[in-house]
Amino acid sequence: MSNSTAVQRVSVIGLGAMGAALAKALLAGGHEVTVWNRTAARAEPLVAEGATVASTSAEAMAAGDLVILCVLDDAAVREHVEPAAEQLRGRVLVNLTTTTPEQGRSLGRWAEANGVELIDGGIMAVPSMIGGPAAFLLYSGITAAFDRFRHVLDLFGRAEWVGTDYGAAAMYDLAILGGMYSMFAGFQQGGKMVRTTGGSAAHLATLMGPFLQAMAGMFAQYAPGIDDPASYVPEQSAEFTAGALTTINTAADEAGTPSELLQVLLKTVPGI
Ligand code: FVH
Repeated sequence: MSNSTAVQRVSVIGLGAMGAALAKALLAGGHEVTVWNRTAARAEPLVAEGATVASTSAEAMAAGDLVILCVLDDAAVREHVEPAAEQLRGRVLVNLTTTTPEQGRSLGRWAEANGVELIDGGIMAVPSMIGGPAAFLLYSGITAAFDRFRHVLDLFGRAEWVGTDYGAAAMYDLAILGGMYSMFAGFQQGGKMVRTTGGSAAHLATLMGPFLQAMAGMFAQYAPGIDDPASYVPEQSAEFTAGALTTINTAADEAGTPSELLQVLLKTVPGI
């Protein structure tokens, strides 16, 4: 169970923009923090705030009951984790490095084989948001380890558990980012279109932003169409959606701002 007051020995490996923000949040939360970064100078501001610096990543891992990894990519994770199996044995490892779900599962198999409890995570925030009310992080893997350290993980932002599949946090993370990039691509295309009428992307932003926020509020209504398509009755027919996309596509062509994105969207309408 979570203990909201216990001081923990926590290690942070990787002090880039995000890792440094995580370490700061841990120090602000009163925990005993050991840090390590490949480029040693990046640890100095954290040492000034009370962190202990380790001379190797393995030494840092041995110093924490909870070990947080936040490096560039999966290759950097494996480079430091695999030679440190001995130091990690019996500890909880939280990998907040962005990886694919399959890379998360592979790390999970390695952790199980080496007596390490793995929680894989995805950060839904930029560094300046860490510790603030809008930040949330996704976690999956060993439930008992998450429950034990939830009070520490909550310091980064709201901790959201998404399941025992080691790849689940990465999958939710990438699914959300996929939605975000689709939205930005739509804004980019819309901006080009309104400029052909003398309008501006800046003006579009003030109109599209609130509308899309309202539409996002309808995700829950659309979810049964994906979770249980057989019993789902859509509010708008596929023909209606296809007609709307065809009109948008034609308008883009007429404006001289043709878009492959809109053609691809048309192909995603079920049954069309
Ligand atoms: N910054 C953000 O907004 C996003 C939010 C969502 C999650 N990401 C992921 O977090 C990981 C780290 O991102 P970051 O922003 O801290 O990235 P950088 O500031 O570029 O720092 C990279 C750190 O990784 C270290 N590093 C790179 N390769 C190695 C290696 N082979 N061995 C050890 N460390 C390595 C690097 O060290 P150095 O260059 O300072 O020596 C930095 O500490 C990332 O997965 C994002 O996708 C952040």
